[in-house]
Amino acid sequence: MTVLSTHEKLDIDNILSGLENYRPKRRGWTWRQPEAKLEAGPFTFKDMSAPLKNSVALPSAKFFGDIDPQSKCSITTEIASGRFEDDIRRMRMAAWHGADHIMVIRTAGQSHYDGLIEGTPQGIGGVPITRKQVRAHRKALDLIEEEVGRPINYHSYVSGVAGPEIAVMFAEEGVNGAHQDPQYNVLYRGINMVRSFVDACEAKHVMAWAGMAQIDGAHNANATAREAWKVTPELLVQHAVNTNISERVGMSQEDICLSTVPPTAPPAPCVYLDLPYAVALRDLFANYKMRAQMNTKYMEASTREATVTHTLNALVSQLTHADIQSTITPDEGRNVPWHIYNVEACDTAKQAFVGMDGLKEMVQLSETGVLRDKAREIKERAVLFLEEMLEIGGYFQAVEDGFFVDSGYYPGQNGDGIPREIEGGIAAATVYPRDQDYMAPVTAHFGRNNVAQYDAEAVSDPSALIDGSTFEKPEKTIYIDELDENDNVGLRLAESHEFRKSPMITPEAEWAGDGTVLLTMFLPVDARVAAAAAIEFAKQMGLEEAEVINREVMHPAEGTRIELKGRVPFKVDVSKLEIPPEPKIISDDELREAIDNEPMRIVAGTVGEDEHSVGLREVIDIKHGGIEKYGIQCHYLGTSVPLEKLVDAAIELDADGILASTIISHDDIHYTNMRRLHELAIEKGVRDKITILVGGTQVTPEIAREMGVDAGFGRGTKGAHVATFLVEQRRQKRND
Ligand code: Z97
Repeated sequence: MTVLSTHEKLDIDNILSGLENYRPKRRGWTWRQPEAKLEAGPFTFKDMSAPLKNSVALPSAKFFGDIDPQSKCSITTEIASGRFEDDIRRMRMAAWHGADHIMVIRTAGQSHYDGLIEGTPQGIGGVPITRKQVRAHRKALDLIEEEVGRPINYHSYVSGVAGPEIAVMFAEEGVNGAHQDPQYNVLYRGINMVRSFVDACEAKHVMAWAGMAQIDGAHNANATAREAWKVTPELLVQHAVNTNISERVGMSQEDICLSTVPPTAPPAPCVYLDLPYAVALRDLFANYKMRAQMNTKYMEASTREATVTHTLNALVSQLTHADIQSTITPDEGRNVPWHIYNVEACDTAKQAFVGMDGLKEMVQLSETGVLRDKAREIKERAVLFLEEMLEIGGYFQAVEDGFFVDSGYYPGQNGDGIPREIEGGIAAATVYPRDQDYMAPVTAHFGRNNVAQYDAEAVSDPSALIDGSTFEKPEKTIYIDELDENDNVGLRLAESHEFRKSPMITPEAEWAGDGTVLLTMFLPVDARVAAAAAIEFAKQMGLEEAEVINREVMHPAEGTRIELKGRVPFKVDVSKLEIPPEPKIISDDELREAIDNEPMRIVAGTVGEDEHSVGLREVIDIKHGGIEKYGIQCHYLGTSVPLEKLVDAAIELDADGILASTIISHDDIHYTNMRRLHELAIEKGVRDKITILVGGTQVTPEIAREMGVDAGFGRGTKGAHVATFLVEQRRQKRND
């Protein structure tokens, strides 16, 4: 099997080739390996999991030895680009940022397809789930998990009228997890409830055989109910219904995950409301796994706001516990599923959990008082709900009576629930009793199978009657490549060929070569005017198909922050770019050691008539990471220092170097000053001994060297750059 190379792009053509014979490496869900007392950099962590072989650490990791501790819970990314070939690259990026649970959303309406579809058509808001694209995803993930050094769980949805068929295909293709909850079909997809529950038995039985983790659908109630924070008792009831049927069908508790989503988000007092719910849930369902996800109902297009909501959700997870933490981005509201926000959301979860590591050693949930009282109240209301359900005739009747997704706080009811008829809905009256001689010689089939009638020995292994089903003999699986000659991956890849296989690039948000960019701008007008004006600015900047995706009022009259997406109608050839060499930076520890071993002294000042001292102070002062922090002794002589005085001071103080700052560039005075400094040092016989460095916003390193000084530093220079140069230069002089 090919191995991914860190510095090379994943080759989609390679993934697609030989797919007809590809078999997944394994079946079933894999949890992370917990690691108590993880030593990483200068710290010992309490509650993390095994580190990755390859990853992208949080931006601030550089201050702590580039550590990248991974949370104990799995981290999910939800992918909804609609093109499976682009999903693959996003999966790889997300995996490097800590995701080990990749949920691929299905295209709109797939629940209503009454069978499996084939090929690789493009989807809307998700991918049309077909064998080919599932196999390609799993194949890519098999490579990606080798690269990062941790198993990655692939997940999609087992719902709709083709649920059992999808479950079988997932089991064959090594899909590791799926949403499966018959209540979802009934309430949100209008599918007949009898059919949905019968299908669920079949689908869950297959999922259990394949060791797939299951996520239920309770969260859809609080995403739908008018006042989501009131449906908490019902959520417990929905979890009870699905966990109960799942276990009775044969799933192990280890594979049953409750989809827990807090009922609120700020500016609601969310922790006050969400924590008792989280506690109630864990009290009642202690034996199952928890899949936590932030509230999405109260999410707008602001990534900043979504990030805080997400972090507060992680806090609730940390205070209670979560086995899987899902990450959600505001993409739906913004109409573009951006690669970067998937990745950022993984980082948000990773950062939150690493930041809260060990919290429960110091902070405990109160065993008495409002938290427990409120949790108890939610549980009691849920029990009342169940009792009334039984009284009126059971679950089906309760659905018909509109009990579910009612925005009243049970037993309060607002009459706005989703009623569905027992006899009605999609695929009503399609369930038939099995004939007496019905026989299905397949593995993991649910219910009476009648095998004994044909061969008593085959009871525990019905597929022996046909020499193995596709579960035992994957070669029996019929693989269909493409059916639609106008909508397939081959055509799409041909369109983006240039951007994948040549040095030409264009920006990308969603799909290879889409040319999409995101612009942020502040416009000093009210929101409506700002939105219209932003489109005009985009047009004049040459962007096509510009669309405002977020607006946030800074002040009703003073102005608005606008985020806008648009397409750039051109491309760039990266092979023609002049890319400056990466400035070398020696590590902080090595710099300190070098100065400790042999002290260093410099004199500094702004020269000529120049009063601009801020840049120089930034490079010197310890407060902003200047060279003082490495122990270099700095004698700052002030502003507008005559050149000769700088050189004399350097001689008097026996300094190793001179740092001259020169911002003013009128009449090229900055270059004249550099040359003069160099000449003065020669005249005084100290040029060999003293390193001369010049900095300023208009300084070009090449021209500075032409003027005779040792180095020039322009905009963006940090203390570490200057200290590196000084230390390197000294080492070089010693070696000469
Ligand atoms: C989540 N953000 O992570 P269709 N079954 C269940 C579901 O909840 C869903 C489907 C099937 C959400 C994911 C919403 N959930 C998105 C229990 C969808 C999907 O293919 O859209 O009909 O089914 O839970």
